[in-house]
Amino acid sequence: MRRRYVTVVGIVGDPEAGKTACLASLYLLISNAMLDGWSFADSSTLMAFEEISRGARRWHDGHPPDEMTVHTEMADERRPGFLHLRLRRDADDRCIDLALPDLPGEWTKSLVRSSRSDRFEFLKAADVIWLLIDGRTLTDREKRQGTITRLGQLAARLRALITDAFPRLLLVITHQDLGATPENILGRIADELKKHGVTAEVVGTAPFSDDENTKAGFGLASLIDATTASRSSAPQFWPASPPRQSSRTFLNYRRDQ
Ligand SMILES: Nc1nc2c(ncn2[C@@H]2O[C@H](COP(=O)(O)OP(=O)(O)OP(=O)(O)O)[C@@H](O)[C@H]2O)c(=O)[nH]1
Ligand SMILES: [Mg+2]
Repeated sequence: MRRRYVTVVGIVGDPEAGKTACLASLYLLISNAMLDGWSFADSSTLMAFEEISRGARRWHDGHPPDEMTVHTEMADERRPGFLHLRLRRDADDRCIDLALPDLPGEWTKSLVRSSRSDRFEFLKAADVIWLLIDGRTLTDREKRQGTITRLGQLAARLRALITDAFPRLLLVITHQDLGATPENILGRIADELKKHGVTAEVVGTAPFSDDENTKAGFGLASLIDATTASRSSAPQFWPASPPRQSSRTFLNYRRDQ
């Protein structure tokens, strides 16, 4: 990170939300040159990527395993470890370095439940936060309201933790292979987040897929596009500046004498 700019991504979300699945699927896509608009440039943590995506490779007689990824547990209970990926954007050949932590969902749970935030100190330096949600908890009528309320609580915790400029927040909704999240629910989430002074962009994904009409890895290229997009639009290169009436006051003053 001393040598070049690294985009730090904060990844939060409950257990089973699909955090590891997103990272494993991203790695499998990029290593097979299947991530739209991006190609692989380098990674300093190939072994770690191999480790998390190994489950997805272990197929039996052509049948995918029940669980593509395993529940994340940390070797170090206090500090996150980061995965590194350098991607080349096809559009302009620019390389972008990403630092992606694969954290256990328990960390997010204890942040919401008991405000334990010491392990999330790194979020203060994050460029973008991915807030992962299992899409099924939003389509399920009974779980829906609870999920939205918890998202609000999590947003409030993040707001309290990050007192400086708040990073861009991407709401990453997984399990889109089992149905897209309805617009009105997205509206309710936006309202709930707004109560806590937070706005988020929504990216629907399906890192893995149980539906033959949805390709595994759906939405991940958009997720990377959204992650690397700059917050502000580029300044106008040569702005037009026609003289305003008032700017001629000086000349007019002389003329009046
Ligand atoms: N069909 C389908 N399965 C998914 C999707 N996303 C994740 N899964 C599966 O859901 C399970 C849980 O996903 P993980 O990525 O391990 O969840 P996690 O957020 O890392 O959970 P913890 O490590 O416990 O915090 C895995 O078996 C994934 O294969 C998806 O979009 N579609
Ligand atoms: Mg995990």
